[in-house]
Amino acid sequence: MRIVLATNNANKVQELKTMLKECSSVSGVSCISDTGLAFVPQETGGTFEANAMQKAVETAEFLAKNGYDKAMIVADDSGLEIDALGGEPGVDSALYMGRETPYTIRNARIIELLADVPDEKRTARFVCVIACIMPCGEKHMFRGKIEGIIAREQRGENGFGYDPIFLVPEYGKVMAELSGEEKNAISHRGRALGQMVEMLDAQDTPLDTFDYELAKRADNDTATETIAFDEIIDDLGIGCDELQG
Ligand code: ITT
Repeated sequence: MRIVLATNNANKVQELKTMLKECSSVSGVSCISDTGLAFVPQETGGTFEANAMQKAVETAEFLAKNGYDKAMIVADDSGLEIDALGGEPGVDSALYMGRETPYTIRNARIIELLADVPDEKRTARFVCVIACIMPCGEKHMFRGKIEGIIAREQRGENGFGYDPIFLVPEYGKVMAELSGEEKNAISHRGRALGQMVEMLDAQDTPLDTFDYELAKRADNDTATETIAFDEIIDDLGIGCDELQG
C-alpha cells in the first residue's frame, strides 16, 4: 500500500513519514509536493473531523484527476485546545494570530494571556484527527489526543508550533524538549496514526492488490480509473471509526 499525505505542513510530513516507516503494510509514503504537483485543500468544516475529511477528499479528488488514483490518501487536522481560552486556538491553530506569525511570538502571547491563570486551570490538549481514503473509496477517521499544561515559559528546540509551551506532566518537560521518538510515542498524532496502522494491519485483503507506482499523470495517454469521490463528498464529516484518546 502506498500512501500520499494530504498535507503541506513539512513538520507533520516528517513525523508521519517517520512513524509509518515501522508499518509493514505500507510500502511507500509521499506527500503532495513529492508528486511534483501543488494543491492546498480547503478547511472550512469547523471541526477537526470535518476539516480532516475535507482535506482528504479534496486532495484525493485532485490527485485522481492527475493520475494518482491508487494510493491511500491520509490527511491530518490537528491543533491545541486551551481550556482557559475557551478551547482556543483549537481548529484555528494554524491561523491563530496570523498564519505567518512566528510561533515564538504566538507562544509568548499565549503565556501573557494566561499570566494570571493558576496552575490547576492551565489545562490544554493537543488533538489530531487522521482521515484516510482507501484506493477502493472506503474512508476512515481516527482521533488521538494528549492532555497537558500550558507552561509559564517557552523551552526546548525540538518539534514545532506550540510544542515549546506544552508541558507533558508525566515527563516534567515540554513537548519541544522530548526527542522525536518520545514525542511520537505519546503525541496526539502518534495515537491517531497508531489506530490507523492497526486498521491497516487487520485488513483481510492483501493490500498490495492496490499497490502500484505513483507515476501516472493526467497528460499521459494511459487511461486511469477514478474513485467515486462524489459518494465520499456526500458522506463528508461522518463515519468516525474511533473517538478515543
Ligand atoms: P495542513 O492543513 O496542510 O495539514 P496546517 O499546518 O494548516 O497544515 P492544521 O490546519 O491541521 O494544519 O493546523 C495544525 C496546527 O496546529 C499547526 O500548524 C500547529 O500550529 C498546531 N499543531 C498541530 N500539531 C502540533 C504538534 O504536534 N506540535 C505543535 N503544534 C501542533
